[in-house]
Amino acid sequence: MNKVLVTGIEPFDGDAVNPSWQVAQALAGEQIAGAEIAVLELPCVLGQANLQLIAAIEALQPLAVICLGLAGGRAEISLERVAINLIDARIPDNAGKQPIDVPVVAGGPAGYFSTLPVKAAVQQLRRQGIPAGVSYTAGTYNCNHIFYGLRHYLETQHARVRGGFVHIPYSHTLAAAHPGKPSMALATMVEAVRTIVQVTLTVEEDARFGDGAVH
Ligand code: PCA
Repeated sequence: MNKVLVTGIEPFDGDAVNPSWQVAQALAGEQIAGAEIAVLELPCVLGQANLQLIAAIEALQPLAVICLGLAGGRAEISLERVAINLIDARIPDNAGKQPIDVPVVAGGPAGYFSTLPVKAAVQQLRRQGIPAGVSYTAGTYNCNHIFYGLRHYLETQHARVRGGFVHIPYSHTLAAAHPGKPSMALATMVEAVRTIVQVTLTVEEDARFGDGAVH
């Protein structure tokens, strides 16, 4: 059966859990639009996460790859549109490394766009009553590095496979350890990713409506 790969990331920066992996795990084995969801937990280790992701894609040959990560402090599901060829780590990764101002892929292009139908997904999520938006920065840390590594690999090796990155907010449980920050129920985030998989597999042309950032 055709596969879709959904990845999450291990906890980082002192958190007990990372909801991106909890959400991915909850979807393991589900079938959506004729494809089965395979999941993978990536380490919060710069350089390593990319290699593990690529090895899984080689093994699974999925139709699409949707990587999830936590963006604590954001209030909605963020469909990332742009990956940049830069790591500028504000905190050390889980292996204790803190690279500053280095490229994800030496000699690679400055950036890549997501090949997920990001606006169509946002539109569908909003219709379902789930707060969502297009984001124009995935940061300069592990998530951007996973996103850039994914897009560089697909662009050069499997140009027809759709791939992109989705940042999710704190779960309610995790927000209880970060007072004052917005959060979303895990079940809502699982539903959101289900929708993103469905839209990715069924909507060829992205929707066209203004949802850009003015600043
Ligand atoms: N979020 C961080 C790293 C791991 C994660 O889930 C990021 O946005 O880079």
